[in-house]
Amino acid sequence: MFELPDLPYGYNALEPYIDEATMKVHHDGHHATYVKNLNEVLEGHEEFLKMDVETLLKSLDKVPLEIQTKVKNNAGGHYHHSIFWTMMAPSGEGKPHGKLAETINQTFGGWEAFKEQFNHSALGVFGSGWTWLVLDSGKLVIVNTLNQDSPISRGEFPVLGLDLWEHAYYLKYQNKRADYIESWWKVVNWEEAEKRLEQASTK
Ligand code: MN3
Repeated sequence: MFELPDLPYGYNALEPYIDEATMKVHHDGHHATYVKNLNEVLEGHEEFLKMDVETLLKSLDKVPLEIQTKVKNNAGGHYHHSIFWTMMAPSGEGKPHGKLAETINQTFGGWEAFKEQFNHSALGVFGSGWTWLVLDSGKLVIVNTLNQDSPISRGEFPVLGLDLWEHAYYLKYQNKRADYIESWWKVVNWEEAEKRLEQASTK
């Protein structure tokens, strides 16, 4: 069975950038529903219920066809939100440091250039989806995915991700996605992103 992880901080911890009401409905509503639906659709399929969610997302082709889309959507939703919570922190430092900063600078030609490219990608997501910084064959790349399709399923490892579904920002920012993105940078947990980059290099 899959379980809803607790938030690693209080609902109001990311104020004023991400508001308490949004965090409540996003975690207790949306994320909880992905977990519930995933467990329901996999009822009787013990081999998949026993997997960790990353392995499940890499094994979608082994899931029976009639439940594959539902598993993909809900496993993706569960995995993405689980990592998204940890990719934010109340005292975000605004900029990456250490090895991650170095790699970003080498890959994108500097922090500002990276941020600009990420923002451009995030503003270009049409409908619901995510923008990610992933490690793909040893190289950092910015990619978008639609709905809850996961970079993990195509062999990319997410280092950082931004939820661009309207449920992630509409209560506070309405249609002003650019303002949400700008606020989100203020709560990015760069320590976690750096940890993920290290993890990625060992996979
Ligand atoms: Mn969401």
